[in-house]
Amino acid sequence: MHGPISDVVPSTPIFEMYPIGFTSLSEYLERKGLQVRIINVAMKMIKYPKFDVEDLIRKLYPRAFGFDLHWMPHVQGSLALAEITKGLHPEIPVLFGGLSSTYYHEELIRNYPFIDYVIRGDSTEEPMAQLLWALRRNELPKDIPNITWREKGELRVNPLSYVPETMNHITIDYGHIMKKVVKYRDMTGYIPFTNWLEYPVTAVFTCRGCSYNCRTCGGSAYGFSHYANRKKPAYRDPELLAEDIFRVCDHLNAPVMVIGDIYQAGEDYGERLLKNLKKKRLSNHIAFEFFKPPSRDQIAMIAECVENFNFEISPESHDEKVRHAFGRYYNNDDLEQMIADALELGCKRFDIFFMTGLPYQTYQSVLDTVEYTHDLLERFGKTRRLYPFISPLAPFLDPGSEVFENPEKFGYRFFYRTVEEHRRAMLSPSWQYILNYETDWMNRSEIVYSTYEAGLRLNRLKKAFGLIPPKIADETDKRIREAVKMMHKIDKLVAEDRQGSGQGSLEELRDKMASLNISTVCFKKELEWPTRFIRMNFLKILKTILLPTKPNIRPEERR
Ligand code: B12
Ligand code: SF4
Repeated sequence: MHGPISDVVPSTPIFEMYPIGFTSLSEYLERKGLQVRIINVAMKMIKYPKFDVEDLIRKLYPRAFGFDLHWMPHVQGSLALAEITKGLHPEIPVLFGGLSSTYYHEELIRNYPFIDYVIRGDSTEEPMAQLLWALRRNELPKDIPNITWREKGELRVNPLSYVPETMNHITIDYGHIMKKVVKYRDMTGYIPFTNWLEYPVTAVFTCRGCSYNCRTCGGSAYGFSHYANRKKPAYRDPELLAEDIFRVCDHLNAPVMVIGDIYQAGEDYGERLLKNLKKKRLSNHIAFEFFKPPSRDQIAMIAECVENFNFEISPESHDEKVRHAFGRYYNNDDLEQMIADALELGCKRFDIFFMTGLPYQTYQSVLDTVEYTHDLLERFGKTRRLYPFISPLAPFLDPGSEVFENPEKFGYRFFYRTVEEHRRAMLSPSWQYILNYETDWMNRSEIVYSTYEAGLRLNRLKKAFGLIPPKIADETDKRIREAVKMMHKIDKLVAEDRQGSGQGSLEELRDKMASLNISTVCFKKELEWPTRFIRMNFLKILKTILLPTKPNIRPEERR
């Protein structure tokens, strides 16, 4: 019973989305003369329940197999798939990468003999190219940066010294992906999440790394500097970023999410990006996320340069003490001023995200957050452009975050710390037992039930303010209540099992659980920004597939 762990991201609770870096890796490696195929195995398993994973892998003979262990929730699947692969092709090297792999590199090589190499860091394109060429030449990767490997049974940890200062040598090129879909005649293998074809939202990246320090975030300045050797974010030039957006909008009539606050690198960065965007009147919705509320002038600049703009911000809690303890230092006045300015200046949609499982946050505080969203909707709800969400910090609190490293300091206790403990946790019957932490203010059960209670109340508010159709709201209401009942049933079975009186009937609940796992505390489609009826520019896509294209990188990088 996965619960609402993926309610506010596009994936199902299987987290079928692959890291966007697969795209830049693929383009970069091909530029360096290597052939790459991406296969989203989770997606295939979801789409075709009888899909034969072993059969797929048995027929592949690459130079190496790469698996992401970027997000910790992939831990069970990534390891299982890697083990199956090694069993079928003992002679082909198995590579791991991603932020979680970087954090756990030594444990992965030590404890899982089916993993041969871990490529560490947030920018693996170049070390990966060097490793693959070395494998081709049958050489050991002794001098290749960022690699953790095994030599005659001994752990080898090469320095994590390849940490590029910008993101101008790589590109997230959706055109490249379109060509590959045709080359391998494999649409499902490349699709990032289940309903992407109906809602082809895309993302462009301002940077890798972050200059903020949210306490539970494994991608914070603290996390990146401690385990990924990144001392400051690597930004993408705003001119290249604008071109990334143009290229997406040329092909897709769907929203584009700009990942990373455009003002994080300073006022000038945001202005340069916006001035470039102004050169073309884009009709796509462009979504901007903010790490702190922007000023009215900054919002006005966005309004001047982008026709359809949407905003996202995550204050996490209505309670400033909780928010500050989490590492976000703005107050409610700043937040409300931002909402007022944004809606007045034409923001098409404003998403605001709250979370459960935070420092100083009690059960009551979670419910008070919903009360606060009520106040916000009273004030701004008539526009029907303000959408509040609440979801849990789940299934895992990030390894490598400040809280993970110093739990007592922040009032947290962890149940699982190693890879193996996390992997086993993923096999637990419900997300309550998967959660890797509890706090001084809420135990796991309180985190779980406060989330459902808050979801229920927020859903009713959204119905009252006309943000979701009544029928959908009623269905969500019913689903939340059924989910709570199911959670209690599971608790009972687990308790019986511990006392040795269990009837082993968890299996019987499986089908029912599956129907409660999607859109648990909110309706998934609520997250969707407007998309045009015809979502793709087929002529343009055809042209891109057939003709050679130049990568969107700095000219000096085109070597
Ligand atoms: C953007 C983002 C997202 C986007 C993802 C877009 C995408 N498809 O990648 C969205 C919003 C969808 C998202 C969702 C989630 N996210 Co997120 N996300 C981020 C964020 C803000 C930036 C990621 C980033 O910079 N990537 C750039 C680089 C680092 O990664 P990349 O280019 O994709 O991949 C490179 C390397 O990682 C590596 N690599 C990755 N895989 C592999 C595999 C191989 C073989 C090799 C060689 C290399 C390699 O090479 C790539 C190229 O150099 C980070 C926070 C941060 N500041 O980093 C959190 C972060 C990565 N997310 C996190 C989490 C927890 C999640 C969710 C699980 C949350 C949830 N419960 O819903 C989901 C999982 C979604 C899924 N899989 O379905 C945590 C991960 C902690 C951990 N160790 O597990 C982070 C660190 C912080 C956070 N809490 O948000 N996320
Ligand atoms: S959660 Fe905070 S630290 Fe993590 S990426 Fe977002 S702003 Fe940066």
